[in-house]
Amino acid sequence: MSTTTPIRLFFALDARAQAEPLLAIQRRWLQAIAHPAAHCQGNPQPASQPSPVSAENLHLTLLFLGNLPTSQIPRLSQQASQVVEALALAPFAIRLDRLGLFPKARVARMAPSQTPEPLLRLEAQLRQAVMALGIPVEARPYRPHVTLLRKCQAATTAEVSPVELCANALHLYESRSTPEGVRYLQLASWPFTPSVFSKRSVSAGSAPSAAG
Ligand code: 2AM
Repeated sequence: MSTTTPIRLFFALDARAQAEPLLAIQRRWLQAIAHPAAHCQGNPQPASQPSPVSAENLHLTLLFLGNLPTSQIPRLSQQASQVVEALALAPFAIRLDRLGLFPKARVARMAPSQTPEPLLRLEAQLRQAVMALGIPVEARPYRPHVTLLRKCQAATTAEVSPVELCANALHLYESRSTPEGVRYLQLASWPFTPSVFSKRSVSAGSAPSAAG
């Protein structure tokens, strides 16, 4: 492939470790659509069938970059590495506790009702770093979510248990179209390092004392 060939890129967190509960919610949603009287709001007879996101494609997007030449990957990687290092992020939890629909995009998703502070900082810093390279990014506010179904027009009121993601690395993904459908491939990763404080408290075997 030539370095000028554009590929579709985005930064995201990996959600595959929670594939089991996420796919269980996806199945509940599909059931609710199939039996609209029970747990479904919206168009009960959609024109197209919802398309489930496969277990290996589950992720939480941080920043969509669009089509870029592969020659941009080293510069993007350098920026991502600097952002992760400067923020000195330790792994953190994201509690997905809200089912919802983006009706225009026809995306059924699971989202956090409380966005963790480290996630907001990571997104903001990454956005700035990418803009500093002269790469245009969408200006719309960040709404973190994990997409479960595409081409979905019906929201559901089904009750589901929250799913906790562990954010432990930033990844640069390529979105590649294949005859079997879209595949999201990790091109590079920047792990978050456990903080010195938590390493010490684990090795000392003591719980951190309460402040105040
Ligand atoms: P999602 O985050 O809602 O799942 C690759 O296309 C990934 O980037 C998908 O996860 C997709 O949606 C996300 N994305 C964000 N903005 C996008 C856009 N304008 N076009 C395509 N994908 C976008």
